Amino acid sequence: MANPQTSTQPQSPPVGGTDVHVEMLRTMLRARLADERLIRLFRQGQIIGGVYSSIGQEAIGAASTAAGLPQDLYAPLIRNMAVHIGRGASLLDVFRQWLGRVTGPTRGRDGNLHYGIFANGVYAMISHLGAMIPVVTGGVMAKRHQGSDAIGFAYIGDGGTSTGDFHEGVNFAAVFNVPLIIIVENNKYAYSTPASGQYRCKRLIDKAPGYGIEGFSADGNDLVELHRLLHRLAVDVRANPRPVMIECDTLRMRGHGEHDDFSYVPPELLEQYRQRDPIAGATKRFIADGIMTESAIAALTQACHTEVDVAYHAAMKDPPPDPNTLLEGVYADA
Ligand SMILES: Cc1ncc(C[n+]2csc(CCOP(=O)(O)OP(=O)(O)O)c2C)c(N)n1
Repeated sequence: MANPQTSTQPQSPPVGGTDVHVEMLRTMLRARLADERLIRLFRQGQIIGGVYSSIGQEAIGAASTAAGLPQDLYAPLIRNMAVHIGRGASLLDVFRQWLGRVTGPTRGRDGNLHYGIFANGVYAMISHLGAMIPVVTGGVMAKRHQGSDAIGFAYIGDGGTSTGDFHEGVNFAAVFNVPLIIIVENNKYAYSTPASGQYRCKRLIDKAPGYGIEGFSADGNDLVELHRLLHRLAVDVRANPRPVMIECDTLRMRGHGEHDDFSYVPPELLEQYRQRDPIAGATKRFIADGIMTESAIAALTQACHTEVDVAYHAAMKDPPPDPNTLLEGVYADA
């Protein structure tokens, strides 16, 4: 349910050079800081519903949105704050949504993660894991039919790859050569179920040959290398339409939601991935490669902190929906 009032057009993502790196870091920082603020708000009882964060997985959204073009379609799921932001959602859109404000993308009618701003080429997700793959596949087919060279980006968790919708969607996209980048975010847990309790193949991309498509392994926490791969694949599938699957190695650094203390995740595993934090890794590399100075990174981080504060306070001033209007916009008018 896109609200034109809150929709912002995506900037044309620059490709190559250092601008794209700075933009990706900015996307990751804004996503991280927004998530951290939402976690605090959840603890303070200001959020209606749960909070499901993407902390530790921001490189995937930042790299994949930087690899796309404005005409492309994206189907993010619950760990994809950086996809919404990378495609142009403002932090005001984000806080209005999570605080249930009438001005938010779902006009305060959703609690609270099933949103997308269609003007940005982003679908609002439904909960059923895998079900957005057929949706974005159909969207890309429709755009191509109209003469566009759009491609699609679909996201799925390790747990989601075991569902029927995933299988049907990937198979259908493969049979019809739909240009789709299927990003498997292997963050090692589906709720409290570890990878060992979910599938028998060694890697999730071992499933790709079964659909007759290529599979690629990537470090989901290495922004620069991930972007390099995704950019190359985006150019390739745009010119030679077909789906490809990428398995991104990462870790869910919080519980399934903030109601979950994730005590079932071994502390050593968390520590291992804390050392591989995508934001810390990117900033270290940018400084080493001369892409950004330490002070430029500090200034960018400060600007993102300020932006989060401003957006949160602005969203708080907006009202929740009027209960008398709650049925409006839910069903098609008779
Ligand atoms: C068909 C279906 N079954 C169950 C759920 C409830 N559910 C929501 S998220 C989730 C776990 C998803 O795990 P994974 O795909 O690994 O993604 P992650 O949460 O780790 O990012 C489940 C079981 C659902 N939304 N849809």
